[in-house]
Amino acid sequence: MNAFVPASVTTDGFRSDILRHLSYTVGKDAAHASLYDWRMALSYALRDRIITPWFQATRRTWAEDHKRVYYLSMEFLIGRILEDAAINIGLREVAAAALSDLGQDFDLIADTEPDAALGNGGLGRLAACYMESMATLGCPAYGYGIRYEHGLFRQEFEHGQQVELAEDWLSQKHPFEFERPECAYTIGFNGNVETTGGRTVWRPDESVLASAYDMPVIGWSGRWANTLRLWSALPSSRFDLARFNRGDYTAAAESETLARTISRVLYPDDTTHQGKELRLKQEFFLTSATLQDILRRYLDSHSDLRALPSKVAIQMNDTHPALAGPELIRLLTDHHGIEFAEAMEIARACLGYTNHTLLPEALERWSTWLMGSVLPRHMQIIERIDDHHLKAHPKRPHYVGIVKHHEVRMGELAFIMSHRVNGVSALHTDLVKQRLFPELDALHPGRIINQTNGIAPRRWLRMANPRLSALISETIGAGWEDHLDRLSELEPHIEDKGFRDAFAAAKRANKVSTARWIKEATGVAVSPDALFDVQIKRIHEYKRQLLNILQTIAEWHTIRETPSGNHVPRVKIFGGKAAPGYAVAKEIIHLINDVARVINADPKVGDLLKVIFPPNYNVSMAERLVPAADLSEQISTAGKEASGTGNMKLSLNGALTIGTLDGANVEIRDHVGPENFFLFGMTADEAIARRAIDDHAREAILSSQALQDVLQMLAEGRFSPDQPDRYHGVVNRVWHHDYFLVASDFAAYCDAQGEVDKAYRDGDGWARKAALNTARMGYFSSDRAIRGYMKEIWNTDSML
Ligand code: 26W
Repeated sequence: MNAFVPASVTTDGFRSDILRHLSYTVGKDAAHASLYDWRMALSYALRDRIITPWFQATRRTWAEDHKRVYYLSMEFLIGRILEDAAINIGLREVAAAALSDLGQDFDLIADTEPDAALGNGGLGRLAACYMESMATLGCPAYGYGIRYEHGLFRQEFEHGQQVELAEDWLSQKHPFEFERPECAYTIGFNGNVETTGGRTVWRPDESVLASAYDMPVIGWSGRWANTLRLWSALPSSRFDLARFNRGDYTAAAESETLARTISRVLYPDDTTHQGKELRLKQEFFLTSATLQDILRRYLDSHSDLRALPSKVAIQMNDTHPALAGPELIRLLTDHHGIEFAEAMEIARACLGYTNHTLLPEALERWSTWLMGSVLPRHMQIIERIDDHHLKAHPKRPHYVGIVKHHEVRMGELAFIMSHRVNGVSALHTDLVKQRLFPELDALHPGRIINQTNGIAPRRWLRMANPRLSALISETIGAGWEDHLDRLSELEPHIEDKGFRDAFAAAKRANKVSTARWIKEATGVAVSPDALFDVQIKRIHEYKRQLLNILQTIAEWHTIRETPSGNHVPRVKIFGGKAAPGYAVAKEIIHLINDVARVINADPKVGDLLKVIFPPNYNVSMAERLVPAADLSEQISTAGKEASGTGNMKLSLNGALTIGTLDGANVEIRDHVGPENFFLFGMTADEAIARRAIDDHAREAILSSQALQDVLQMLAEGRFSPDQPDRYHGVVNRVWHHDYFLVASDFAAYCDAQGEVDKAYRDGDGWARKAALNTARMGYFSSDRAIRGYMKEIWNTDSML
């Protein structure tokens, strides 16, 4: 399958590369090498092959003075790097053969790599897919983020409840990163602002150093590579020995303490904005270091900062780096003497803002008091931006603005400082216009545009699903990985029974290996002949894992009532983490585990129903589960999920979706065809109307005997015999505080699940629908998305 294996790399040659690194880099003799040692040696051997395209790409960008894209994100959810890099450079098979000559197994070695979990969920994973696509497309770009010492916490279950453990990805050597001690910037905090002789100077009274670490990001076929630059915080002043000697031990270490905390942990909350000072400092740390680096790079070969927008495009991944506006203005005015109004125009021409959520509790706001004390100069600039905008738009309603009610609204700041604002699915973009920024949209028509999310086909099909990938290549030939629209060429073959059988066989083989893994991970045996029904994503009320588990209970009840009925065997698979402070989400986890324990032990049910919840869902678990899924659960309350990207991964891998008209589900359904998608539930507008009805949940519950039975079982403690009232809170919320409309959508959801059963009974019909999903999902490649950003936001082109 490797059309582009670098001709110079033979299995023999690569084997000696590995052995050379094993001896001279790792310092181990093959006879005593552990899997870890082999992984290091393999990684270094691969890394060597990435360096040349990486240097070439960087040199060409300099030589041709090409515009660069800067993607600023507080999260990059990269996952494992080794195999993805090996595939993109065309050496996956060569490496496997070389290792096998050495008596080693590529998969076993690759499986020891820890995930780089520098993100929470969708937003962070999107940033990682976009980095890969920019490299694939030859778009000169840098990702900028934070090198957190601890990524997203590791999840374990104790008596069914989530416990969080520190994650330690850096405890092992990270062979794909390069430390750049020479690239460091001072980042200030607090202090005061002085204006003397018309010049304004901010004198921070605290500071840390941001020190760079670079990772090459290699694109498909190894034709281009970009850089992901992550900042690590270091003390800005050396340890104060004089103070220490005077006995002032804590003061001597002050600078070290702040530095150590800033890049210490990723905030594990993707649901509520907490307004914590450390988070604001992290955001400024990322933004300031990055902007200083961008201007340094620009000024290395240019002198006119007014032309900055012709060479620099800066994308803000949500509002987390939205201080980029004020920080750029500060650098242009205070450090480079440009007038405020002109600085604002330059900044706006560079900046773009992607919105990823409408949830009010997730929208960032900072008290003016905190902003004014941590970043006094930025607070002044923010007020000036707001003022300037109001003067330019005197009709702006009084309630619209950046600073309101003693708070700085980061969404408004990002909007006003950007030349383009984008939503992440067609529906979401409409809602951004209508519900989030209607007044700003009216003042700036055309500024809000849509860029529907996408996923990297190399990782999410080629690497995660080698069986299906091989079938696709056999059927339509090589080269679909970077031309995903070509999957439509599968369509005529789907009429061929032989192809459908092969498609179903690949899915079944994936299910067999995943069943084996499930047994190891959870101790539960599942049958690969059952329908694998998968809901994998962060645990959140709006994503409605509760709806899924309530329907599971109803199904269990039905099976017990009618044991000889014609039931379709199902494995319900859940995966996901709850934010540590999100009690309701943690309660849902507890409930799923309690229900799983009861159902999985019920001899009356046997293989007809199993509930699986492997702990610690992460990118590599997704890579296992996605290829094995038959059914993809995308059941959020309409109007709440900005886009979703898991929905795309599952459908691309031949899972059928059961879903609401929310986020990108709408577009997925348009592409795969309504007959290959199980739609149910209220629309976004209907959801709003429904909430306005008093006692909407009561009405829904009273009209569904199944739901009444389920709630009754929960209330009686059927799943928590040791603590019968454990789920009274859940029951009470469904009856009386059902904001996410679980009750109102329950009956429609159960009906849709009935349709799923009916369709699954027709094995060949199901295979046809599944294959049509794969064939029609080409649009959702992140390459298509990045082309859209390049053309409509960044005004840049490919160097390939
Ligand atoms: C300030 C706390 C916080 C942190 C992160 C609030 C909100 C976030 C993110 C915006 C949440 C997020 O990951 N959003 C998801 O972004 C994906 C990529 O666009 C979408 O596919 C998901 O629908 C959206 O929930």
